[in-house]
Amino acid sequence: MSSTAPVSLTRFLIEEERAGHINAELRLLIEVVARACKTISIAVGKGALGGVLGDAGQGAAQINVQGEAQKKLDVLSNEILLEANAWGGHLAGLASEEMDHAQPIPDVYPRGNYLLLFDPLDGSSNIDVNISVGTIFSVLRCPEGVTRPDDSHFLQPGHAQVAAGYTVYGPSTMLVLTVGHGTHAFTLDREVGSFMLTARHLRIPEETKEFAVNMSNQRFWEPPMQAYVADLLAGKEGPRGKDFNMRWVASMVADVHRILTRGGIFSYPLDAKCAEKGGKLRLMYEANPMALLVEQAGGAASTGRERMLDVVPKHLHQRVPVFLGSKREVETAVRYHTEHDAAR
Ligand code: P6P
Repeated sequence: MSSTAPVSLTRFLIEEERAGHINAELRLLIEVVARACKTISIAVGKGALGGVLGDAGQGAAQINVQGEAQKKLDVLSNEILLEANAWGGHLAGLASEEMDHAQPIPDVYPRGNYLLLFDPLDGSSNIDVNISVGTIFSVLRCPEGVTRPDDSHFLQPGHAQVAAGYTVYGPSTMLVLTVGHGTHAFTLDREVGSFMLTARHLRIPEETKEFAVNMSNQRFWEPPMQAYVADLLAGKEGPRGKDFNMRWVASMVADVHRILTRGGIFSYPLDAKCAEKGGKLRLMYEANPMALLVEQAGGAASTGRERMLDVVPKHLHQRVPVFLGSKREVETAVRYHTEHDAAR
């Protein structure tokens, strides 16, 4: 086999195991999640032909723990991930954006040493308008001696993650993964049915001219965020001395994928509408996995006042303000917040 042969996800993971970066159990875990994402990709790709667009149904049962109306594909994607991960013996438990509490692996199956957290279909409000959505996942070690993990065992800071990734269901289906040794991208070869390595060691440019934020919330932001974005909008005549461009897909996976690919800063800051909840985006299965991927690609991720991966979680569905992307730009946005706080 020539060394220039295309590298599949399976081969990549075997090489990571040989390098001592992962063990066989974690390799199996990632393969299982990737396989589930392939199934989700097929369902998402059918669109209206698959009979899975639209809301999951009427009544309270279809409002998730986040208070959001579940889409049929939210429920289906969650079920696909639950079923795929139940029997393999690699997990002790799992947690999902779509489930109130963490679940231990059923007693009928052997349990492993890892905890899996996921947002089965992030950005699902975009499905009905055919905009990219994605699956986000995070992997933690199950604490020693814990055989039936509950929510409390998942409350580990982001720097404890042993792996993180997402699959973006866009024009192509791509899996972006880190096991703590760089961030790498795989593209689904639909004819073969395998994820193939298409970018090794992604690097986010330290500087950027592109920001991603939902501007309609501007009047609800804290003063430092208002000041930071006003200076972006002032362009080269303003204090930043350069013009900026804006993108906002309203699908975190799509926005983060663009930033991992060409740089930028993504922010969902505190605003008066979500301040009491601590923010809009969820720490454990959105912000933390994305933060690890971004840091492993040379970027930075912060709450605006604290490194994201250092946040000590208080509850499973905790929300946080998010700033992530090009390292220098994130540092600038954080400086607006820390200088504002210091002046109070
Ligand atoms: P807004 C999708 O619902 C999501 O959780 C993220 O994927 C996305 O970045 C954000 O919310 C979009 O929020 O307020 O712009 O609709």
